[in-house]
Amino acid sequence: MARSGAEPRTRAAARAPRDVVEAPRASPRAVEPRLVVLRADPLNCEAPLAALSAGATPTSQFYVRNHFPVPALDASTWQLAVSGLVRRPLRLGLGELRGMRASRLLATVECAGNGRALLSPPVQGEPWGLGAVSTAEWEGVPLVEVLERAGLDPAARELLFRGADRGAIPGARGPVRFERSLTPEAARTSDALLAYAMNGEPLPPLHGYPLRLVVPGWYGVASVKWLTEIVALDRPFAGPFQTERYHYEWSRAGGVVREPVTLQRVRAIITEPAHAAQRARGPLVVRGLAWSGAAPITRVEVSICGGTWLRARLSAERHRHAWRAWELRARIDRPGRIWLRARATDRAGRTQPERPEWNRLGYGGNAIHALFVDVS
Ligand SMILES: Nc1nc2c(c(=O)[nH]1)N[C@H]1C(S)=C(S)[C@@H](COP(=O)(O)O)O[C@H]1N2
Ligand SMILES: [Mo]
Repeated sequence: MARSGAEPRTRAAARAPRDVVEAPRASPRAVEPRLVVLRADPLNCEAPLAALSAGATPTSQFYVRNHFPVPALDASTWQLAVSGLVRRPLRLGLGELRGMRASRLLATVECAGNGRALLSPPVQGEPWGLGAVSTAEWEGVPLVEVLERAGLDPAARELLFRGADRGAIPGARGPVRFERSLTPEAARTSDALLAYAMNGEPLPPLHGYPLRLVVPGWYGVASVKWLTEIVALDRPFAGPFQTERYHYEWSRAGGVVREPVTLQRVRAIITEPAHAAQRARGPLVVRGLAWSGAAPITRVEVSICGGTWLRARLSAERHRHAWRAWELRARIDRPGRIWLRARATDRAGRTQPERPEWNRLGYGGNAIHALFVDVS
């Protein structure tokens, strides 16, 4: 078994400076491990795996993925405009949105580039380890409510979601906005939320204040932050974040097949023990999280030193759009380096590859997570 190939390479994240995103507060949270900064400007940082556990991630430890500087929006003047192929164009203030039917949802958001640093040969893009994933309780207006109020024209082919942030990107003449689209079908069936609150507090500036889209089960790129406009289009949207990036490029039969990044691929991560941790011989508890955008998780298995796959216990608590905690209790009686691997399977029968499936832009690398502990 090519165990060395599965060894998490010392990640760029581990080489990046550790920094504090929020000043530590005088609470137990202040002693928790902090975010790992990959890039300060624009701010991009991932959660240390030890910070991730069942249910919601504390907002101060939720990963951050920004393409451009965080826009400063004033909620008292901010409005969401809904235009294009709609019967009733809308301009909604935050107060109006808060007055509409509200919904709460626990949802896991994962960056499509999560795990990119494990790809070999290396690819361009933010060198995420495995912490570009977090879960929050989102609260807001179901997207379908706003679409119903606007009266979507049946001729609408796509819905464009426009963020307030902008900046230069290679190949574009002027600054571009962060824009993404969904088909009306995906908008209606995905439980998408126009979220104004995260973990019971107003959305913080880093995560899209005052309003963001949350598309449960989809890779994070769909969940446009700092949302200012929804435009119903009569044609597919072709902006750079829709058509140039966020595509898998698979080498098939001598050609390249492009496929847009949509649902989160099935994955388990080991959150405890940490990679390269020291343990005394005896009982060893292996814990982690598992999720899939396509279907609920049905099985997580752990292999110790390349041995048979042992069924982990899945937590009783489950949410349709959030990760599920799992645990395996093992015993290690001999000292030495112990390799642990964890793999998840979802109800659609999807499971994880041994090695990340390399693609030029480094998306969806959901290879089996492997780490070691040194037992003495
Ligand atoms: N307006 C805007 N929305 C955005 C982005 C962005 O750069 N600008 N990044 C996207 C990507 S790639 C991800 S993974 C998620 C990250 O959300 P978070 O920063 O709240 O974790 O936001 C998405 N929404
Ligand atoms: Mo992302």
